[in-house]
Amino acid sequence: MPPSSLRVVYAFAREMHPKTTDVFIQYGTAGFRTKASLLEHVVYRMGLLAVIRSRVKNGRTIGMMITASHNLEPDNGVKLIDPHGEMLEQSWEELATRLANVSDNDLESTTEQIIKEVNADMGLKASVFIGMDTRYTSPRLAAAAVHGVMALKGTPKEFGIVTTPILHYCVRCRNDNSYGKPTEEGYYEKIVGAFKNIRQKLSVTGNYNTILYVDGANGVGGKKLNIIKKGLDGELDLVLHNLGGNGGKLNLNCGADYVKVSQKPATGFEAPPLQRVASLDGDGDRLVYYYLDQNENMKLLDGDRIATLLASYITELLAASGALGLRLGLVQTAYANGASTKYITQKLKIPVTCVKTGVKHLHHAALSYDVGVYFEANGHGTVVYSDAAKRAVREAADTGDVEQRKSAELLLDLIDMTNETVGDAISDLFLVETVLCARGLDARDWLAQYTDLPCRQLKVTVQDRNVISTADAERKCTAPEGLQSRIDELVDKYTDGRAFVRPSGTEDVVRVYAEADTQQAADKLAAEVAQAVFDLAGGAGERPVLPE
Ligand code: G16
Repeated sequence: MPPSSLRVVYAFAREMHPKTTDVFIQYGTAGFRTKASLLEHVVYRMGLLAVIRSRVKNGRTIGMMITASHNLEPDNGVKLIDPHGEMLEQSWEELATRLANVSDNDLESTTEQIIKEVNADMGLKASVFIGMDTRYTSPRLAAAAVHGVMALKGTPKEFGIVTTPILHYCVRCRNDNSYGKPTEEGYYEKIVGAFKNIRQKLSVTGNYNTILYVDGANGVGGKKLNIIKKGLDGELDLVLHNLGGNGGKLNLNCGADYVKVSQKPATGFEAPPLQRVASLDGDGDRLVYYYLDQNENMKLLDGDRIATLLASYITELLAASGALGLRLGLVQTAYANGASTKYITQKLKIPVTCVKTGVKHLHHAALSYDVGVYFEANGHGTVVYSDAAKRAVREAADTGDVEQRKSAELLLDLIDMTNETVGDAISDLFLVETVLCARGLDARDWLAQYTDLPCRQLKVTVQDRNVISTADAERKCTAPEGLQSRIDELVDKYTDGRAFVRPSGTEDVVRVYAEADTQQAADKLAAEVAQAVFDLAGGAGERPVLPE
């Protein structure tokens, strides 16, 4: 494409998607995320970048998802998906940030400069899949994405309202048809089909029952489960709530993030005591479980619990199938409850890697294992299998003895049920239900596997959250000066105390995490650390208060 045709890049920007704000915006933990009103020009420009990326990847399809996931309704965001269905390669985040922040007048020259820098052959075809969540601002932003793709003569394909993981899946399938069909229906066929297959091989035993309450966060995940529910043939009895009707607001007092952070059940419905509830987030990429005990106390089964449940079952099946010599490992972040890490390393004897927050970091680390199970405590995660692992399991299914074949076939179904591209609440829900059924567990049995250390998460507003720097997978704070030594002093006062702080990559806040031997102690430690952040990192607004 001759540089003169880049004129249209400017024309679209000026006429349709002008940059109307000077607020600096950065590609964060999961793409750009801020108030929807500040995003139109950013999304348009990411359409341009997606086309350039597609050409650098020889015309393979790139994805663009319009979503702010767990954030509240007024926010929105955009993230790019690479050809394997994984998050955008990190080295391109700087290009994305540069392109998003230049003035309209400099857009044409910056686009040209980026094309040269990455050596994109603009004569190649380019393909971009575009999906969006249920936010009322999403269609307008999706239209800006389409214009960005068209401005550089790429081919956009719109998927309408889909979960983030469905779009990741379709991108992967489009570039690798051995993975499945690149459509929403193709996703259901593979993931739900594998679940139905496996359920026919397992009988419902022990304390497991097939009823599952679901909190859909008033987002897209619940809507998709409503479609899936009709085809489940009674294998699982989904009782769906918070589907977006009756004035329910996206992620407001419901959804995986609310349940995990506030340690309260979702509002909008009540589940009977001891009944397990699966809570999704707004774009269907996170999942946590909970139940209310006889005294109506909420018991949380978070991402750490899902990781341990899946890892222990897969380990057992691998051993029973005779597919030996494969390395299975688990990846967590600093948010993982200390008790879960102890249980995984000491009881399950599975190696654990700790990385920075963000699925992109976990996914990358998980790929170094033959079978990599990764989960953030907030419920974001999946399992990835190397080609060698898949080959070994297939061979066991073909050549093993009767018992080995049985286990290998269960594993093959589990692999098909897994969306290996990214954390996926729907796929994870079917995986969890499979393991609970296979083991005959109810939610209480699952919780009894280990005892969480009480913990608390808080948010602190500061003038500029980027004054906080961290190291050692975010477990140590290297700036501002004095903050880490203050945290160390505070932690020292508590039995089993641990705390860390880090700037959020999706909200304009600093996050504080603390755990200790009692809930009261964890709450107090978190509040004290929050005060230290406020004092030493330029607190803004209201000062955090210590619990009574
Ligand atoms: C995104 C990321 C997650 C991360 C979360 C919170 O989730 O994909 O990996 O844990 O943000 O990140 P932070 O603490 O930096 O705000 P989601 O579900 O919001 O897309």
